[in-house]
Amino acid sequence: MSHSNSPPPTGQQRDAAILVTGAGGEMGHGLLSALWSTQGRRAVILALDVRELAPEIRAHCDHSFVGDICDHALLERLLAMYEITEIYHLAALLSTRGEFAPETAHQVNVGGTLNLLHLAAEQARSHGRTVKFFFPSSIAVYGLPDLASKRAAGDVGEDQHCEPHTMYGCNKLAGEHLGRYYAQHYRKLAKDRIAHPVDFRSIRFPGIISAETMPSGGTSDYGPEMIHAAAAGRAYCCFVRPDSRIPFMTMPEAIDSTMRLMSAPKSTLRRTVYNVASFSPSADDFATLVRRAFSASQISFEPDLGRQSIIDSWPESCDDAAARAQWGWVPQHTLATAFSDYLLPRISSRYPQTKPDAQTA
Ligand code: AKB
Repeated sequence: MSHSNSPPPTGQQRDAAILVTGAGGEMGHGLLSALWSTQGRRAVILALDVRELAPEIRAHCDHSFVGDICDHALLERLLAMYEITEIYHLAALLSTRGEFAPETAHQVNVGGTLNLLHLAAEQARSHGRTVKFFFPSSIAVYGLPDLASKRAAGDVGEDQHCEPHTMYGCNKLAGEHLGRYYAQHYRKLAKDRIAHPVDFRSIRFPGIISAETMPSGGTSDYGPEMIHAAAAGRAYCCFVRPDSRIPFMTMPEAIDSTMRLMSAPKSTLRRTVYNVASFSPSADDFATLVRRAFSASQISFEPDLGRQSIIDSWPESCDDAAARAQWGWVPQHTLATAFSDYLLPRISSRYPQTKPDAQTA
């Protein structure tokens, strides 16, 4: 099924198009609106999701499609209808959900990524130009063996500790390697190969906190869940220990970093995959700011051993020196300013029934 905000292609000539998969997810929301407002855009925006998109998301794309990234016939149809120049492949099953159905997670996360990379390479072959490909990877690719190693590790660099403990982490690492393969080595032995069909760029995101949407199926979800629960006037029982610490960033920072990486000149990029870092609070740091902002909030801690073990395998902080040096990544927030300047002002309009006590943290 598809919806259009502009006339569909006539069949005479293929429109240049930017494809966003997983468009209805947390990140799709922010990314579509950033792409839509990009000045001087020369391609139509296509949104793909397994579920029908909400009207406010549909407003930020030219055509939307309901379908599965594992559906070859749908991808072939897109290939025939459009000249795809850029792909933002956001669709994935996250780390907690993936542990309940690891084989399904593999099919969607790796199989889907392979399908999209193949689509990109075939597009490049058909229109003769490299297709840009954005792949959101994750701190889940890291796997510290135990809590003592995690605490001793300091800022973890991109090439350290890549021994994930979750299927999602394995899938993200596989996606990174497949992207590098399609960018640099695709069909190495074929006589009719085209060199570098895909310009693959990837960011390993930390936990992302959005004031607009709620995550689901992730293990870093306790941060945003705690804030949204307090704002909605609900009690929250946190599934990790108060001293649990992993990196986080706000959704606007995640979108900004994506747009910056994708617009960086290729010649400045020395890697295909980059860490970005903003702030690294403990779960207790979150709780302290939430209690300060919403004095009636009720937060308790009841660690779930399985999810705790995932958090204990992710680094406390990441080294983002390459992103800073090569494409100008700069974080916009500390935890305190994320609360005072982004979350509290935006969240209070989403939950008007509960007003925060303080606008500054
Ligand atoms: C998850 O928790 O699975 C994600 C992630 C850190 O990639 N939010």
